[in-house]
Amino acid sequence: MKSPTRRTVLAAALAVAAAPIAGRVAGAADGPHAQAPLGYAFDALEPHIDARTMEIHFSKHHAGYIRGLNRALEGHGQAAELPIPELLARLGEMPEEIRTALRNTAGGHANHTMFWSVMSGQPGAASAELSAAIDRDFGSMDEMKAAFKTGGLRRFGSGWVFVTVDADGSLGITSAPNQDTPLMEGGRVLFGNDVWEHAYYLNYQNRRGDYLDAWWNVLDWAEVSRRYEAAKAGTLGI
Ligand code: MN3
Repeated sequence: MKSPTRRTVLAAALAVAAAPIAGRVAGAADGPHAQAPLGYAFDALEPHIDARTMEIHFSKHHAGYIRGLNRALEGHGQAAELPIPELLARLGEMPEEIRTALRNTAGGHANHTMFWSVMSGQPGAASAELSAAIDRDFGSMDEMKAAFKTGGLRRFGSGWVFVTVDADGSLGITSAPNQDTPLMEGGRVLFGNDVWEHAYYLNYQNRRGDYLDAWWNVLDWAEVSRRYEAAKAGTLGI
């Protein structure tokens, strides 16, 4: 299983290198938005997230949202020029005939872009500053993890659970249905976990709680700490 998935990732990376616009994966986009390459192999998160789930999730689900987003934006030049966080924060101003499509597809694009970026095979540790903020706002790391698990378990049906971060560095936990995101209220996501069944069903079937527990093994705290700094600096995008 290992070498085919690595080859797939390498092929995608080579396609990006050859593409006329940096960051584009060939075939993933025909419009203003594109899928950035995954920063690791599909099997890098095993055994906690299996390679097959990663491949389908990245290559089918996320890529599908980007195709749908670009399709919805056809003929809507002004909306097409907006960065994703701004488009989501201004959904209510978008043309009514594409508003629901934008909510689902731009939300899905933002959520998955964030999701891939905060995971890696090297969990590392939270910065001293982020650790202090977690203790201050949740009591402890363990209490934060417990509240995050509760949020993920209580989200009925498909959706996400997030740790949010305000510009002053304060943290919170929220969950959202479908592909909604705190970006839709102008907020920022420190990190979040996908609790749609497609994110865990092959490995965990109906045991969402086990998946939520295992996920801490692949969360990249160094990247999350960078996101925390960026949020406080006002430069955190998706
Ligand atoms: Mn998903």
